[in-house]
This record gives sequence, C-alpha cells and structure tokens, in this order.
Amino acid sequence: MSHTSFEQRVFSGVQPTGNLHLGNYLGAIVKFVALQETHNCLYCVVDQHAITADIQPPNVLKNNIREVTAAFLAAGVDPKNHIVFNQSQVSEHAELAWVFNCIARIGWLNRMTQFKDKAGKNKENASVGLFSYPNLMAADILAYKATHVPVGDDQKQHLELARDIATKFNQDLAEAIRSCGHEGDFFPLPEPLIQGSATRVMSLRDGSKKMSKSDPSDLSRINLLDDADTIMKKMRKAKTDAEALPSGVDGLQGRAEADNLVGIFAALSNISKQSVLNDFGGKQFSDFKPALAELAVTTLSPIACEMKRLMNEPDYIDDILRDGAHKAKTIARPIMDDIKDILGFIR
Ligand code: AQP
Repeated sequence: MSHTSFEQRVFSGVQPTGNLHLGNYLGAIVKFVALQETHNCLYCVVDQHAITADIQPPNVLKNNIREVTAAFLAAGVDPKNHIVFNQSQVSEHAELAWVFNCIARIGWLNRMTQFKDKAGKNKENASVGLFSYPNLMAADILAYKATHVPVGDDQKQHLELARDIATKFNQDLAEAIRSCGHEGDFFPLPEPLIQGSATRVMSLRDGSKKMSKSDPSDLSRINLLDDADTIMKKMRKAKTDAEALPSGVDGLQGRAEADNLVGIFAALSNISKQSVLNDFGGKQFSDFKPALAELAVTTLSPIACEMKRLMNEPDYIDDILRDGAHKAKTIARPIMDDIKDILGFIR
C-alpha cells in the first residue's frame, strides 16, 4: 500500500476541431473557470488529438487552435495565474505517449467506445493515432502528475484507462521507481471531475446522441460563435415531445429531449433541474423554449463577442500559448527526465 501524496493539480484539454459548442462549454470550460479558485490548473488546446480523425488544412487548424484559446479566455480562464497552452509546443506529451503505447494493452484500447463510434464500420481504415488517442490523453494528464481532470461524461472511459496506465506503470516499475529515489507511487491516479446537470449535453435534434462538433447538422448544436438569432432559431427547432414539462425530475425519465433542455437551463443558470421544474412544471415547450433561448443568448453573447475580439488579435493569442507552453514545460520536463531514469534511458 503506497502512501504517496501528490500536489493537487488540474489538467484538461479541448480539441481544436472547429464548431466549439454548448456541450464543450457546459461540460468542460465552465468547470475550468471554477476550479481556478481552488487549484493550480493547466488548460490545453490538444492540437495533436485534432489530427487523429482528419488532417485539417493548416490555416484551418491554426484558426481552430486560436478559437479554442479565445473561448478559454473569453469564458474566464486566467492565463497569468494558470497555464494555457497548445499541446504540440510541449514535446513531453508525445514523448510520454510513446512510453504509454508500450504500457497500455491492445485489449484495453479495443474496449474504448469512442474509437468504435468514431471509426464506425471503417475500422481498418482509421488512423493508428485515433486508436491510440487515449494513450496520448493519459500522457497529457500524467506528464504533469495531474490529480483532477474536469471533463464531460463522454471522457469517463478514457480517464479510467489513464488510471489503469498509471497503476500498471507504478506496479510494473515499482523497484526502479524506488531505486531512483521516489517513495511510493510515481504517478497519481487522476480523478475525473464530472459534475452538474450538463455533463452530457445531447443533440438538439436527437436526444439519444451527444451534442458534437462533428454532427453534420448545425441545428443539432449551439455553437459558441452563433449569434442571437441563430440561437433563438435552433432552440425553437429543438426536438421535443408533446407533453407539458413535469413538476418533478422523475417525470423527465424516458423523455430524453425534455431532460436535455431542462439540464441545459439548469446548468446555464447554475441551479438544479428540480428548481427549473419548480418554475416551469406544467408549462408547455412553447413557454419554456423562449425562456431557455433567452438565457442561452444572455450567457453566450458576451463570450462570443469577446472571442471575436480576441480572434482579431492572433499575435496576442499566440504569445499566450507560447508563454503557457514554456511554463508547462518547466513542470513536464523534470517529470519526463525522471521517467527516462526509471526506464533506463541514458540522458
Ligand atoms: N455533448 C457534450 N456534453 C458535455 N460535455 C461535452 N464535451 C464534449 N461534448 C460534450 C466535453 O468537452 C471537452 C472537450 O471535448 P473535445 O473537443 O476534446 O472532444 P470530444 O468529446 O470528442 O468533443 P466533441 O465536441 O463531441 O467532438 P467530436 O464531434 O469530434 O466528437 C471534453 O471534456 C468533453 O468531455
């Protein structure tokens, strides 16, 4: 039994694959902002993950990296007191991912549902990077020995894999870890932080599918850069059923679309779903949807406005990323050097 205690540190990332949406905001970015109050945080634009499905044209990828950074800043992430950077500028992520490719088992990766979803029927033709993506994600987190990872519910399985990798490394290399002068475990087991009423925001067109950047239907999601009219229109067209809203949360069972919209309202106003139903129980969607749309516009419009302003200052954004990468490297490099010593690589 190890008694190692690790400094609490938060790490999380968002892929710059375009169409940043309300799910990314409520499932992840809002949590990033809140955790700054209590933890040292690293927030990463995970650009190396963004080439696992399709290689984007370079100018598009650059723009998407700046857009995610702008979203972090506009939402309230503080790059002075915390660390904001893009993954590819800190080579330790890729270096550690290779080690983890040799720690993780193929059987573990074969169980990852996101790979199955994203590769679809064309598995043989998917990139090796898409398959080994969870190993890179484990490296993203463990390169900083991060202890807490705020993510949406869809990332739960990948976090479990990161814990399995950390456990196997700690156990298989226990003797080398000890002889290199480390007491107890080398890696913490990172904890997912999946909390609140919008951990899995669903598509506005289909309550059984998660809201996703890659959904071909733009009506399925609220993009962070949508203007007020577009948000109003998308909410108006959101799929619902014919019933009135229930007065208690139990009444949302089996009503995926209603549950999703109530969850979004609750998360946007930082109250419980039950509090939302206290106000709207018994009301029709024709009453609820305009109130939800207005709330979404009030919350998202200032963020979109600030994102656009920041996107017009690409040099400023690039400076933040470069500075953040430098700060991130000062944490990751010594950890990576220890890993090299543990493995027996000469340096
Ligand atoms: N629908 C969602 N509800 C709640 N949280 C979500 N997240 C993503 N979708 C939802 C969370 O946002 C963070 C960043 O996600 P990502 O960009 O790294 O990857 P993803 O999960 O693959 O996002 P998308 O938007 O769904 O993209 P595609 O279409 O490429 O699959 C993560 O914390 C994620 O949980």
